[in-house]
Amino acid sequence: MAITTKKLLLINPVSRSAQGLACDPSSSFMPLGLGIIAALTPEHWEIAFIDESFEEFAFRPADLVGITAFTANAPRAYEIAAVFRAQGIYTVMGGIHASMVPAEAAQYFDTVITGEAEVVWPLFLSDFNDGNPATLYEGGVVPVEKIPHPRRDIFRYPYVNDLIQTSRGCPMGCDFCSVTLMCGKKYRERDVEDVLDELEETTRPLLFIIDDHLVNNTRYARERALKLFKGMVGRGIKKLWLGQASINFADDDEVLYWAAKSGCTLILLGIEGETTQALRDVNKRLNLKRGVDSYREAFRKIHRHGIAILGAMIFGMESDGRQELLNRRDFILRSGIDAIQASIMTPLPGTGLFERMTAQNRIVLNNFPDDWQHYHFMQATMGTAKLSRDELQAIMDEVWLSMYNKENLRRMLFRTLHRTRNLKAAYWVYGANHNYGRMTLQQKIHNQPGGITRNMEWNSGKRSLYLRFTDYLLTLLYAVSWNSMVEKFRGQY
Ligand code: B12
Ligand code: SF4
Repeated sequence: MAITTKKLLLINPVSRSAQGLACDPSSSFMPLGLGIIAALTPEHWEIAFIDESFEEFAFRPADLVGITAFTANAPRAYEIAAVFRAQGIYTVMGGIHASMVPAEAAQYFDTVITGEAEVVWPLFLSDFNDGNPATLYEGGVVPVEKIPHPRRDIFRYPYVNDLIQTSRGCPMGCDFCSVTLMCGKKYRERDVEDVLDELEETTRPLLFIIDDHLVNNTRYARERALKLFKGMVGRGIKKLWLGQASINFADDDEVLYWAAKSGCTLILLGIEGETTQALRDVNKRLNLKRGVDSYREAFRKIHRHGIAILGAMIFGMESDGRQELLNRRDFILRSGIDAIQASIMTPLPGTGLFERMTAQNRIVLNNFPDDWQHYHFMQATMGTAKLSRDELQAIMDEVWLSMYNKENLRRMLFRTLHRTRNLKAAYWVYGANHNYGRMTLQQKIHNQPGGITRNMEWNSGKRSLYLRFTDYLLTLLYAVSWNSMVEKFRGQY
């Protein structure tokens, strides 16, 4: 019997207020989860994909619509689902937000799939084909062998990076984070050869290895990391890559050597806070164990291998007042951090932090689901023990402006160049800092007095001697290195 072709439309929604990471094409990353859904879908389904980071969704007919969403984009996901449901088209939601608040998502979607989809998506499709889908499927965590290579052909937009995931899970369960809730307590590591095979399918020269702990603290983590990095070199997989790790990434010089040799250019470290009190506030056990005094030496070791540091810092912890926030800013500027991710503490649904803040009636932006659109870490949704929400937001605007203004970004670029002796790392850092600046200071980008341009310069038009001088230097450096790489990359589209 011939099987009739059906149409599956996958959508990555982006909030119309479009704030935060992932909302600007220059900082948009492919939703790997949808690539996996596509890979798990039998061939008789025709698959289309819309990423609202690049194009606004417009209605098109389909038999089934699958939508993923971060919390900040959940209201938009609900809006889009309503358009399809009004036309009698079946909708299904999965991903982190649906997994944390399935009862809420079920009000807007026909079916909700929580957790990892590798096992339950085929079950759902089979029930859907039989005309009998359930309203909820709980995927939980799956054996890593079940993870297919994502269908990368659906990612037809000009994403700057390819993404790959080599492991899932984290035992730490930090108070503010959803990773342990979503991916389980156990590190589940994919077979390295399979990861290398998948890497050979990627096409972009920039790569983001999205594991939450690229080199975790298990006994075999070191060997596994070495196998992966040496494997990349051995197979001639040439990438400039960014990964995420903890401070223990700096422990082993051989790991750092091979990481750098395989193209590691930037490493995101979850520093979160620079004082013991701040780390206690968020129960960041890993960093507490090491002690805040260990940071500088760790940064130095990483830099020595030509790798720059993207420091993930949180502002707005319980014990934070004005002075603590300014101290954190000063620490960032002096410590050896190259690219800055300075987020505002945000109570993500499902986390211990959210439960506690809700019980204490502390969350100000709590008109859900609408207010989820503010949960992108660039807007205060609550205050601290010492600051109101408005005070926290005002101080953050000040902090961001002093970090992301053009002169400081230039200084940081040259500092990174000096520390790493790596031009590519310095350029990556410079670009990343501009992106973070644009995202955090979105409200300040305007033509009025006191405003800044998208290029992080004061819009008064007056440029300092320092900026004018370094312009020449940069044009020269740019011409000989980064530009040629970007051009090569562009040629692939
Ligand atoms: C890569 C990543 C990013 C990338 C984005 C990649 C992308 N476009 O998806 C970048 C760097 C841009 C990013 C940004 C941010 N991120 Co992020 N990110 C991650 C990370 C590390 C991996 C996500 C991933 O791709 N996983 C791999 C895929 C395969 O897994 P998955 O998406 O969960 O998909 C599986 C299932 O969920 C399911 N599924 C997914 N979608 C769908 C759809 C359907 C229809 C179905 C059936 C199933 C399904 O099937 C998949 C296979 O099992 C996670 C942590 C983690 N380990 O999950 C955090 C995480 C998702 N991010 C998080 C956060 C907080 C942020 C930021 C706010 C950070 C910041 N400081 O700015 C911003 C978001 C800003 C915004 N506007 O919303 C939180 C999300 C919390 C939440 N409730 O939204 C997480 C969980 C980390 C954490 N600390 O808790 N992030
Ligand atoms: S913040 Fe990092 S260490 Fe803590 S639970 Fe999340 S992924 Fe694990």
